[in-house]
Amino acid sequence: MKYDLIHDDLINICKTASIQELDELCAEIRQFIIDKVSVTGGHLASNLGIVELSVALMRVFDTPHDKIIYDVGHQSYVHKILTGRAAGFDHLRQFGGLSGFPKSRESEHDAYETGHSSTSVSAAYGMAIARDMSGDDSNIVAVIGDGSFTNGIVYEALNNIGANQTNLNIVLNDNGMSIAHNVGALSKYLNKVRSSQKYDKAKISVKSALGNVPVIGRTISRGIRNSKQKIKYSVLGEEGHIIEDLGI
Ligand SMILES: Cc1ncc(C[n+]2csc(CCOP(=O)(O)OP(=O)(O)O)c2C)c(N)n1
Repeated sequence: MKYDLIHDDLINICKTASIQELDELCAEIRQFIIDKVSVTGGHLASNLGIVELSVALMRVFDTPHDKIIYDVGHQSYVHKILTGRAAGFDHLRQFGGLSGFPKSRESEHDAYETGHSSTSVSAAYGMAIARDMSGDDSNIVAVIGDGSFTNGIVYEALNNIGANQTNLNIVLNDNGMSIAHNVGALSKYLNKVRSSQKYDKAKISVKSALGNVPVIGRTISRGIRNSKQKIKYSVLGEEGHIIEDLGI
């Protein structure tokens, strides 16, 4: 074991380690979750599936100043491990022990208490409005699965975010799974977007080709990144821009 998940400053490691070291960290976190949850019970698959994402969020954002809101909260184990709560996993979901969901009394890094699904985007919108009113510069990040993304309250939030052009981040963890396989029209739609690799391939090849053009290449490449929505429209045709069409 390279890392001591209980005593190491994992937030700092997320920010400073190399990508290869972070791969090792992710593997050790995944093994830790398997070892602990196989004894106590708890949400296994959703947490095994979010290890890299949680580490990446920790690398990019600065909690507790920035707020990361995990939808449902069943996939918050990795976030708990990264924020100094690994020792509590021997008593996960036991009376007086570590909660299986985000809890602000456990940590200042838990920005929002959940359990019900699909509230994260709406909560993020409210927090972003409060931030803007107070002149604060924090980032607000909602992390939501494709299963939770099908529920109505998400669209109420998108309706407001698009209209008010509110600055926040929404990470869609689109893994095709809800409690079982995700179903419904939106799931089919996301499946279509996900399986249409045309967009990703075009984006990567255009960017790397331009990156190779000396001096101005990089400037053009940056310009392209800024107008990636236009590329997406032209490559995907009618597919894949339901969110952009809402102005988000
Ligand atoms: C209102 C409500 N309905 C149902 C549930 C039960 N539930 C817990 S997790 C989950 C699905 C999670 O799927 P997804 O959002 O795709 O996240 P993933 O597990 O893939 O990360 C559901 C339906 C809930 N927590 N709240």
